[in-house]
Formats: sequence, C-alpha cells, structure tokens
Amino acid sequence: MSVTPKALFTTLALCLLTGFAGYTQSTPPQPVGPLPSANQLRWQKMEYYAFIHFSINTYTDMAWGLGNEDPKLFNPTKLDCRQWARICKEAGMKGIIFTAKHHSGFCLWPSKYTEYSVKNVSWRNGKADIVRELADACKEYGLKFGVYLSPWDRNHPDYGKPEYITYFRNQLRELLTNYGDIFEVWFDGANGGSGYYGGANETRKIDAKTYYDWPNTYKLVRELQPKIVIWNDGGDRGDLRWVGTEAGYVGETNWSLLNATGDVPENMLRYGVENGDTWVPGEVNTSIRPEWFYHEREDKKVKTLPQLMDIYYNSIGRNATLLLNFPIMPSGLIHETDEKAVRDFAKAVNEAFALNLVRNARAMASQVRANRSVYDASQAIDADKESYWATNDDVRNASLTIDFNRPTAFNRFLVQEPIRLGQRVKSFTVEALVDGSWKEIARETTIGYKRILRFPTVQATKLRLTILDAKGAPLISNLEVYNAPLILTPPIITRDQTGTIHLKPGDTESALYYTLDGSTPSATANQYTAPVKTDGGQVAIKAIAYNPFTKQSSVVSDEKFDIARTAWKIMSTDARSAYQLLDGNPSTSWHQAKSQKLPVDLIIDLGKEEHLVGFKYLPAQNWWEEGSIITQYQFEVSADNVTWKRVSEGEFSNIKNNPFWQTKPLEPTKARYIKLRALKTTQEGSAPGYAEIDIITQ
Ligand code: FUL
Repeated sequence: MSVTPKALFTTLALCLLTGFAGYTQSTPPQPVGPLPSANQLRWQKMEYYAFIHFSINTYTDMAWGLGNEDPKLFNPTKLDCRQWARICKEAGMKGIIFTAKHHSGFCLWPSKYTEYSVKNVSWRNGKADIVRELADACKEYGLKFGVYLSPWDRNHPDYGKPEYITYFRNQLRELLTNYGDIFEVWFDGANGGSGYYGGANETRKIDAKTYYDWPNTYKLVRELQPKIVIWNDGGDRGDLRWVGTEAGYVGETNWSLLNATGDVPENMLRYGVENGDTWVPGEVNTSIRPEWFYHEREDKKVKTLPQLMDIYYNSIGRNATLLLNFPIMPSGLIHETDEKAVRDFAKAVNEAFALNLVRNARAMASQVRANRSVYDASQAIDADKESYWATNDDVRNASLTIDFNRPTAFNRFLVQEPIRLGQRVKSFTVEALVDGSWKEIARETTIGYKRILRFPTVQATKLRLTILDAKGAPLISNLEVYNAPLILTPPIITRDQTGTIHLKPGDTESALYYTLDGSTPSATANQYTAPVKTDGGQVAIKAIAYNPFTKQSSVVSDEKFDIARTAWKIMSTDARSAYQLLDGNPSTSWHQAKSQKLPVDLIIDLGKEEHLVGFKYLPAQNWWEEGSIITQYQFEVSADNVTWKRVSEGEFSNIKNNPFWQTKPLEPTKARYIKLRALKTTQEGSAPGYAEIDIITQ
C-alpha cells in the first residue's frame, strides 16, 4: 500500500494537534457485541405500527377458525381498507401488518394455490383481493406494509406432510412478489394440533423446528424482499423476537440479544439474553381489545387511555416496538370506539412529549472522549439523534448532568443509546438536585434504543444520569426530559363471592364515585367509602376516579356482574383454597392436585337451579410459575350431581398467549350442578389452574 504525501501530512498534523493519546481516542468508538442489521435498525425506528386481524372466523365469533368454515360466511359489505389506513396514520403509526392467512387457512387474497380464499365468496362475486386493497391504501397514506402468514393451516389437506411446505412457500412467493415492499413478515408459531385438514378432522403434530425447513424459507423471503425483517416465535429464530406475552409489555431489563439457537425459556423472552450472541430485538404485540379478532361482546372492553399509556411506556419506553392490533368488524370496518381510543392515545402521547425541557439546558459530563467537540455532553441533547456523548474506551462508569438553570418540574426521562454501535448500558441511575441535595429518582438496568422512565413530579435545578456499568464505553445519543400531564387511572372493580363490590383506586389522591343505575358517574354520584353490598342479583356498575385538587376525572370503568356466587359449593375437592376461583380476584388462583391425571373435573353446586346461557373461565394468570391452562374442555350440567348432560365442548383458542376470560355460550338450559372437564392443557403433566369460574344467566 502506498502512502501519499498529503495523507502523511494530514496524519502528522493531527498527531501534533491532539497529542498521540488523544488522537487514538478521537477515533470513533469501536462497536461492542452483536450489532443490529440495517433492516433491524430501520425497523426499530418505526416504533409504533398496527396489526390487523380479519378472517373467516370474524364471522363465527371465534379466536381461531377451525378450517372448515364456509367461505360464503365472509361478507364485509362495507369493507374499506382506506379507513384502516387513515386511522393508523392519524394515530401516528408507521405501518400495518395484516393477517393475510390466519390459522383457519382462509386466504384474504386470491391465491392460485387454494380454493379456500376470497375468490370463493359470494361477496363481490369472488373478485376481491383484500391484501391488494390494503397494500394500496398503505401506499396512499405513506404507511409500510407487512404480512402475517400462518404456518399452521387448519384447512389444508397436506398440512403435516412435506407437500405443504411447497404450498406454504408458493403462498409466500405470491405475497412477497405481488404487493410491493413488505417491511415485516409474521410467522406465528401457534399450533393447537387439531383441524379440518381437507376433511380428515384429526390432530396432526409437527416439529416446528424441522418441519418448515426455516433456513430455506428465510432464504426465499430475503431473496424476494431484501429489506424485510422476519418475526418467528416458533421453530427458528428470526430477526425479531416475541416478548413472551400478548399483554402489552416487555421486561424493564430488555437486552436486544438472544443466542443464535433462539432457545430461551418463554418467561425469559421478555428480558432478552445479556450475553446473547445475536441481535434479536423485542416487538410487543397486543390487541386494543382482549382478543385479536372482533367479538361484539368486547365493545366495552376496548383498552382505556391509562391502559394504552401503560403499554406505551412498557413497550416503546422499554427498548421494544409496539404492534397494536385492531380487530375488524364483520362489516369490514374498525369500530368507532377503537378509533377514538387510538386517537386519544396519540393525543396523550403528543401532550406528554410536547415540551422537551433540556432544549434550553446545559449538559456537562464527568468524562468526555478526547476530541471533545465531537463527543461532548451536548451531543446527547442536540437535535441530531445520531450524534452521541462518548467517553474513552476504558470507561464503564460516567455521568452526565443537565443544568436547567432554574427550578424545573419534570416526571419523565427519555434516554437512547446509538445501538448501531451495540447495546452497552447494564445499569444506571437518575438523580435530581432538589434544594441543594441529590435525590435518586430511578435505579434501572438497560437502555437500548429507547428507555422512558416515569416517576412522580420533582422540582429540581439539575438532573444527573449516571451510568454505573456498561459492556463498553457508555454512549448516549439522546436525552430528553418532560413534565407530562397527569392521567387518572379508573378504579378496578371486582365482586367477591358474597356479591359485595370492591373498587380499587389507581393512585392515593383520587376519590372514587360510582353509579348502579347505568348513568355516567361524576363527583356528585355515590362516593365509594366502603365495599358496596348488593342483593346478589345481576349488577351493572360504573365508576370513576376523581382528583379533588385538579378537578380531573378518569375515564369510566364499566362492569356487569351476573348473579352472585354466594351459595356455590365446590364439590370435586375439599380444599378450602379452591374457593379462590370464586373470590372475584383475578390474581388469585387454585390448581388441581399435581397427582390428578387428565381428564380432570371441577364440579360446582350452584346452590339452586339456575337458567344458564353461557359459562366463563379465567385461567390462572401466573401459569409460567405453576400449573397449566385448559386448552380443550367439556362442559356438563346436571340437576342432581348424578346424571350429566354435555352442553358444550371444544377449545379455548390462543389461551396460553392471551390468558383472558374465555366465554362460551350455551343453548339455554336449566341446571343446579356444573362440571368443567379439562381434557388437554398447555403443559403436559402439570395441574390445570383456575383464576375464576362464572356462569351467564338470563
Ligand atoms: C397468536 C395467534 O394464535 C393469535 O390468534 C393471534 O394471531 C396472535 C397475534 O398470535 O399466537
């Protein structure tokens, strides 16, 4: 290699200007550990995008289609993909991922490879292509487009055989070739085994690791869409990881790393793997309603503003992205309540992050990498989010102080690492200088792409971020401070076995008010001072939290309870603790004895004959700690606890990932005894758990 005289001169001049040691350190910091790919980086910056669940099971009120539903049911008379895209755009989302094919196998585009698609519905004479309409709408609204293609296909006759892989890849090829740029593909690992499978109606087991031959499928995906990111929660590690829950949060500690094998216990997915060898960042997927598909009974269960704000801070605020789902109604539209919820959410996020209080402040660092102007503390608070504050390479512990110049009130702290150089910070504190002394307001672990902390409002003249430990020299590319308006949390309403109603406040300052006559509560309604006794009949209650100092009200909590379970007796066990499944508290649960082999029964005496039109099961919420969840069940009724009649059987679809209330309607029937039989559970060999059991009467 030859050195030109000009290069030699420049090098010598730099050495003279900075000194030899300084020159070494003014070179950019070397990356640390696994790094994100360009696709992962681009994706991470999207932060917030939509999921859309729509399929044949929208018309059968089911969470998972069985694969035998008649295509003629599919009839979205008011379909308007532009409405979906407009709502997402106005909500501040950056893209949409669409269930082109869910587990039922029904295709929302006219795939050449199956008859089980929109081409065989009467609506629009089988000429529709909803994937096309949505891809076009996304383009029009400047949104990126992604597809969900379920590997599990409950319709296809070949599912489980090698032939199906060819079919699956043919479909992928259609979706990744004909609809423009696709930013993300979603390979959902859910697989309940049983299905229609072309009429075989049987259970087929596959090994998700080997059956799909993921390496070759990924090769195809990347060939067709070089800028794509792959999500896969079963079988093989993709570019992104599931965070182990559909409840809308990731761990406070969240490393964007896993090991190449992808093998990690499900309850660890939320944290990532600190010393993982591969960059696999987390995506928080959750639905705006309890379930993924539309159910009219959930029209009043749309997530409230405080819930959505919690989700925001617990996903985007914890180094993940947020994939928020809209279930489409049978009409083909997003429900107006869901639209209002995301609009209010966007407004509240904008208000919370409207005024960055560090804009006019000064930043100073305990240490700065040589060549100060390029790496000094001001780089963390300037408008350029790519520039960063850096220390010398051997530093693991350093602090950055923000001087507001005058007492400043704040309750939010936002911080970012330039992750293109690796995720480094292992632990940090935030302190505020209040009346001349430093007060610790947070002690945390990871930062990553973005970390946002919430804490009670403090009034301080200075704020100090101290990195306590890091994998390499800490680098901070952005730091923001805000004083977000308070949003009141509505009360949580429960009803115990005696029929008494309890309201639980979300904070200590608010007073709680409620109504029992269907009217909207205000500060002139009944004030909640003690649990409310009822006569044991059906009750509808609405409640708010109200802050007397700010005169602010929360959104309304709204609950309907069926008859009280006062007279109920659990017959199938003597264990007193079993009554936790009747205590109205979702966080307490009871598990069958470990020695019990499936099938196992839970028998309850309702105390007198009741008129049943349905039953409800809430699985134990802490299933990862003990026991399991029922996935296949039978439900029987009896007048005398001797002769039983089976009135319902089937599956609780997707109950493991989304352990929410399962509601099963019944043909109206009279009964004094009920029996819920667990046929199959999520974990072989472990005892089924129940948080609550209830009935629906007329
Ligand atoms: C789960 C599926 O089983 C649900 O139906 C839904 O699609 C959700 C996003 O992923 O695993």
